[in-house]
Amino acid sequence: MLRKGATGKPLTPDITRAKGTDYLKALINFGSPAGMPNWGTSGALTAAEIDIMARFLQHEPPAPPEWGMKEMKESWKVLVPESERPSKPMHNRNIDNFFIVTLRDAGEIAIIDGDTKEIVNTLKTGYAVHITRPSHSRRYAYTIGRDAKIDLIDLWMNPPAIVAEIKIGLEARSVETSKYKGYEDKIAIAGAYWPPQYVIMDGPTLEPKKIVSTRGMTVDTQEYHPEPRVAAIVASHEHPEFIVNVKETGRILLVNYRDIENLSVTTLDAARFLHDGGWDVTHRYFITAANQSNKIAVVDSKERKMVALVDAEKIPHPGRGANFNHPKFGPVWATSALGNENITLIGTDPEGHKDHAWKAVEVLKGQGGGSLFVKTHPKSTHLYVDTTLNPDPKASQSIAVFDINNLAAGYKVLPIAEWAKLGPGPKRVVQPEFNKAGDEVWFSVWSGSKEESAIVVINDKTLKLKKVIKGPNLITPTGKFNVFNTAADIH
Ligand code: DHE
Repeated sequence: MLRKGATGKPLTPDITRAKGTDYLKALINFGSPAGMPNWGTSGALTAAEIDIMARFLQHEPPAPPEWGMKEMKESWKVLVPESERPSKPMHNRNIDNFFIVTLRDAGEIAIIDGDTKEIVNTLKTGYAVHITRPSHSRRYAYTIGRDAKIDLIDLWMNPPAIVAEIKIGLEARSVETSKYKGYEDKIAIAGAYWPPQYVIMDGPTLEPKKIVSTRGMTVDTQEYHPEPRVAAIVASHEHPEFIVNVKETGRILLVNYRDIENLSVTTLDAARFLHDGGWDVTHRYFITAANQSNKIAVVDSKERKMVALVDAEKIPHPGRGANFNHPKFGPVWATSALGNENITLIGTDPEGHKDHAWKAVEVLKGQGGGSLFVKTHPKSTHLYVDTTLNPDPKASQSIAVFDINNLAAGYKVLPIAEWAKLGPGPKRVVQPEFNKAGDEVWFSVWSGSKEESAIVVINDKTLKLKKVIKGPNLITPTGKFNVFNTAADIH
């Protein structure tokens, strides 16, 4: 909000005025190979809008208002009280294989039945839902919009419907629900970009209980930062805790929800700028990108401490990462990168493969930079790597796939966007996601808001096209979250 920069460069007026309007317009129009999309040539912004944006960026950024308990309570609605919700699933569909799909520019999500590939329902949510996290029991799903609106969906209803909502700030990206034994489905947390804070809520109603600011000192130079945004949040399996990435301070918080009134928070020193991450295969270690430091931070959620900072070039962006058994190095976790073609494999088994643990054991070369997500599944022998933000449409419209048992052979390219048979449009291919059985992979073909988009499903064994899901309701699909795999942290 204050344009101090993180993954992107700072855009404060001292810098933007020196660059000048024409430079800024060209940058916004064409994007940058470091990851900023081509807002003009993709059709997202008109020339007039780019002109206004280039001028706006040369003014002091206005500080947006705060958002405290009063504002949260005013925005909070329980649409269906717990007593009026069903006591068992009211339909025969396989909830575990539902995919909850962000329809980014429509401000909606689609619930797609992974078994039949039918759209079960589309629901109006916050704007540009960023992620969806199912509760531990898989009865509920929590979505969070960029506008910081959370929608709680009851997947037992027929059709699944929103039962509570709240706005936890003005801008946000993360939401999570408690998974520790005895606390399943009970507590929720969401992190905001603005105001920089997180809020702990009652799981089934979203009643806000406690708001905690993240403003404070940076990990390295120990200077005050006015806007440390909350990035990824995961629920610990080892303690009643949420693990909260604070981007600009480079600190990871272990927020213990056992006693919310006397909240205990352990602060770990990692590195700037913390972004996304996921678990190792044992669910003990949380592995996360400090992207502009070109580091991967590893947290031991059992011992509640930092384990390592591993080098990963350049601007690592793992999503939740991908776990597999490397033929030589044993269990590894993989991340791709925004800034180059590297796919870094990090050893994750300090007991069985001590020499390789928390080291970059191998760096594969993918199609190029601009990669956002990697994915595999315990039942698969393939590693999928997207290149969504690569400026070359050949790369942004296809997927690289490696054979885990023969990584040296390099990758095959799957022309996913071509298989979708769509008309013109940017058609970026983004975020591979497996079905519950681990034998299908789903990809979004993300086009402009006025163009046709699709979801392409392939057979993981044969790498052949299985199904294209499209239709007037499927506007700009991006993230897809398989209910079982996401709830069980299989990635
Ligand atoms: Fe994301 C995850 C932030 C742009 C799709 N994104 C995340 C997370 C954060 C984040 C903090 C981790 C959440 C968690 O695990 O709790 N994303 C940001 C940004 O700040 C950024 C760079 C700029 C912005 O304006 O939002 C950004 N993200 C995008 C997109 O443009 C994407 C490609 C399309 C979209 O829908 O907006 C996008 N982000 C995603 C997806 C995930 C995600 C699909 C979850 C991946 C997963 O498999 O878990």
